[in-house]
Amino acid sequence: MQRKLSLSLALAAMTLATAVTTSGTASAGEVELQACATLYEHSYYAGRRIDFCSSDDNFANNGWGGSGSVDDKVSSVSNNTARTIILWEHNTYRGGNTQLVGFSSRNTLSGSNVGNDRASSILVF
Ligand SMILES: [Ca+2]
Ligand SMILES: [Ca+2]
Repeated sequence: MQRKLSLSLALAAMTLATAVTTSGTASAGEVELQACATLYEHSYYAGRRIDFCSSDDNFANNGWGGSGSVDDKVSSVSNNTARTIILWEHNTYRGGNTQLVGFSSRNTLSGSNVGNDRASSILVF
């Protein structure tokens, strides 16, 4: 009886350890996958998208996965990082700007300081 109980406890501990390990790995993967800010062509995270994992001072040479510049086309944004991001109306971080703290989003840039279809650079820090 005593021995059987010990075995059950050992199995339970192993199961728990496996669960912890699995969830730990999943969390790490999740963070890695989401460690960028995603900019969307349209409001409500629709249309084409582009990820920025670090600052970029000029969107003129950034395309939506190949075709068309994202410059002056961004309409919504999701900051999937723990860092703060700032979108700027002009290149080299000038003009109107809109800040998003870590893990926040805006379903439209209409009415924001940077404005709809105006973002031209992004700071990630
Ligand atoms: Ca747009
Ligand atoms: Ca602009």
